[in-house]
Amino acid sequence: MRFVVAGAVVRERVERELLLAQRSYPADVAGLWELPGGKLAPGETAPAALVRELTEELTVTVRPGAALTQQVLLQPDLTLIAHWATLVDGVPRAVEHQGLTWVDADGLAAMAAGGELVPADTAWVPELLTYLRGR
Ligand code: DCM
Repeated sequence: MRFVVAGAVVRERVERELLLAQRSYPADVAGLWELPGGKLAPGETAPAALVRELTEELTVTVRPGAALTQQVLLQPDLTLIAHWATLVDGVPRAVEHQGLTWVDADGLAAMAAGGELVPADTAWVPELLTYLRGR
């Protein structure tokens, strides 16, 4: 089994907020929003891959935390997982994505209801909403 790791990057402003990134490819998901991340390199741990990918894609340094509970089988040999993460350095900039946005619980719920999320990532919405509503 190979793995893709995505980051549930969260911050606390007035509300808890989650970072979403808008995909620019492939065509079937271009324009939809995702938790940013990418494939683990051979021998790489998921937290290390997440740090590397978010440095490449967002020009930031994150501190990875626990894994989210849900895992998604993308292909017979490819599983999508996610870890919570917080920013420790830098301001996110979209290197590969079309755009970036911070959403609170209501914003995420609206985007999910509107079909604006990458299909695989909808598995995490209940877990994400529980966290975002938790203060
Ligand atoms: N992917 C996904 N949701 C994410 C991140 C990635 O569904 N939050 C999928 C899209 C691709 C694969 O994982 O099938 C590899 O992602 P990428 O193209 O971003 O490297």
